[in-house]
Amino acid sequence: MKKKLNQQQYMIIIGIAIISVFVIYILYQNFSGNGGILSIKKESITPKILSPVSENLGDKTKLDTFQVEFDQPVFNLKASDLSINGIPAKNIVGSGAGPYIFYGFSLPDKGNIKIVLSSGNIKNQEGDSFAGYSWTLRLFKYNEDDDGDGITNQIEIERKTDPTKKDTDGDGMDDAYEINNNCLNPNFDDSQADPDNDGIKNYQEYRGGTAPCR
Ligand SMILES: [Ca+2]
Ligand SMILES: [Ca+2]
Ligand SMILES: [Ca+2]
Ligand SMILES: [Ca+2]
Repeated sequence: MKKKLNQQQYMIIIGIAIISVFVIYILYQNFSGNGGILSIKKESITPKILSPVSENLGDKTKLDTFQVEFDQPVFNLKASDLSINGIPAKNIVGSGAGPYIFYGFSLPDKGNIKIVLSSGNIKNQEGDSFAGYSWTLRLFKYNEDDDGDGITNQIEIERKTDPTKKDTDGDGMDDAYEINNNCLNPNFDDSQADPDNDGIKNYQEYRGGTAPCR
């Protein structure tokens, strides 16, 4: 037989309900990362660059297009949001999170390049603004030899050596010698190694003008 709840039991149930709602509210506030007790706005995550993620893009011999991807869909991107050494791009294709491809920018032949994607009016679905991002790279003419070591910029970039340093890894053997002797590594100090097992270390072979690989 059902027993009717008395007034005291009602009060206890209502009290538990109020406390539960309050606890859930406090937990929500903490986990949503919103410190304000009056606001229950969901924490917004501003759009971030997904790629290229590295700010230093290294060395290149050309840059016809520049491609950017976000970690979430964004809106209102314009070609002129991207500038290269201060000059805005003319064209853009892409939608959502990207990739967005910028093209139609004027570039110098060579030198340090700064690429800036300004915040513009770029926003995500929730209306949160993109903060902006920038990249740097060095542009080289492919058939020139900036450091005069006999290895063209193009080959230095392919081999990941520094086109402005004769001895990229600083091991005393210049890049040309290390690239032309394929048992040597121009990006690693292998001066003490002896790959041909003749008892003569690489740096001694280099100084003596002997062959280090055979
Ligand atoms: Ca060179
Ligand atoms: Ca070297
Ligand atoms: Ca080396
Ligand atoms: Ca040797």
